Amino acid sequence: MKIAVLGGDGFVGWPTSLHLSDAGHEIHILDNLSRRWIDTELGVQSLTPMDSIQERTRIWHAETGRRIHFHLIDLARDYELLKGWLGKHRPDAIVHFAEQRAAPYSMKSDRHKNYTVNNNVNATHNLLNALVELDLDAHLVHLGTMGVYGYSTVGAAIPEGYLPVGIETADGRAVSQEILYPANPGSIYHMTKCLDQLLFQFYAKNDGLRITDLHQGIVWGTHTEQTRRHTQLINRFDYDGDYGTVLNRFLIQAAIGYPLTVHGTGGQTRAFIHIQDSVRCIEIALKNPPVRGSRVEIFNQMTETHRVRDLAEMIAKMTGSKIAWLPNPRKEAPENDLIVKNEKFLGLGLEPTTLGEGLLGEIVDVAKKYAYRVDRTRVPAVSAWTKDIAIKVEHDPEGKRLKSVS
Ligand code: USQ
Repeated sequence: MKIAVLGGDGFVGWPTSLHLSDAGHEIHILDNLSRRWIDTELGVQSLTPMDSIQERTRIWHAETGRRIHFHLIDLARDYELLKGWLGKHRPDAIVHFAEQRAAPYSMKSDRHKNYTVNNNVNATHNLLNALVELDLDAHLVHLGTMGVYGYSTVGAAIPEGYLPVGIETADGRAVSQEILYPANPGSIYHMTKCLDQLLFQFYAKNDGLRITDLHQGIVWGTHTEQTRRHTQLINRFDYDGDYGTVLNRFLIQAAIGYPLTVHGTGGQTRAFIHIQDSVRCIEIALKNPPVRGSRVEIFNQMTETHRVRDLAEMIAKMTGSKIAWLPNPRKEAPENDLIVKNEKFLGLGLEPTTLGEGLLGEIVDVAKKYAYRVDRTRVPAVSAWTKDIAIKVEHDPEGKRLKSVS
């Protein structure tokens, strides 16, 4: 297939591009390189040294003989360019990662909220709009988030996208229907993914677009089979308080002797998936497109759930690290349970890579190798969800915030 990977220079986009290229597909990355600009804005860098996208694709070609094409396009702002590209290349499938994906970054300031909404919603809408205008029947696979559901459970498993509900009609009959699971975003970023869901629902219904939405959990790990092939194919690996995600952060913190930064009691339960499984899921989704005219296909792209404090305690035990119990910069439930259905990917052949000491240890080793690149002052998470919380969570990494260490 000819596949456009929008956002193919990012943390999951890059290994996905390699994985799909390795499987024999013709890959075109469309990216505005915004993630690299955000690193510059924040004054941080990936723990792993990353080459330019052109250099990465050159190395991939030298290693495998396969070409990955790169096109510098800003989906949110360059509608005509995007439409022109799609019209000329007419891909069979499109994988859409091209959104600002960090919840803390989206909550940093009013400017960051505006940027995240404008970028994410416009990118998705421009794409859908162009597909209709061009009569392009490409299968669109979007990277959504488990966060659209809001994590809380009422003692029932979160279904894959749709909730069966019973409705009493005006004449007293009972009818049943499946509705999109009620959206309950916990950040501006997560809210944009909820808005995406509505855009998809409309365009599938109105124009018959074939859309798959992947509700992904927190991705952990850094290497995949293909990124391991050459040092210059290495994936990015974020540790900073805005872009680093919880499990990868704990592993890096363990590697550099920094107390593991648990927010609040660590009672937050979240869904997780290893990056190798993430790229496999995308391939599976591409092989199983919905038929034209059907509703949006939704998969829960996760393999296990864990409580944050259990992860911290497990890594502390494994590495001898200390745990810092910090005031939570986020507005979120201090404790929650989470049960999630993920039978669809399992039924299509996904064999989950679950948390094990071997893989976790390998990530700590990668982090140790590049520990010299870490700026320890950028480890604490300082983006607060509200102004009141910001006052309570004053940034003081070496002082009072780390006093509660066990
Ligand atoms: N947390 C800590 N300590 C830290 C970092 C995070 O206790 O040092 C806690 C947070 O307070 C939160 C949980 O860990 O309760 C998860 O935070 P996270 O930064 O790992 O993940 P999140 O902000 O939810 O976002 C990430 C990705 C996002 C994706 C989402 C999937 O950045 O793109 O959509 O995971 S999910 O969490 O399932 O919504």
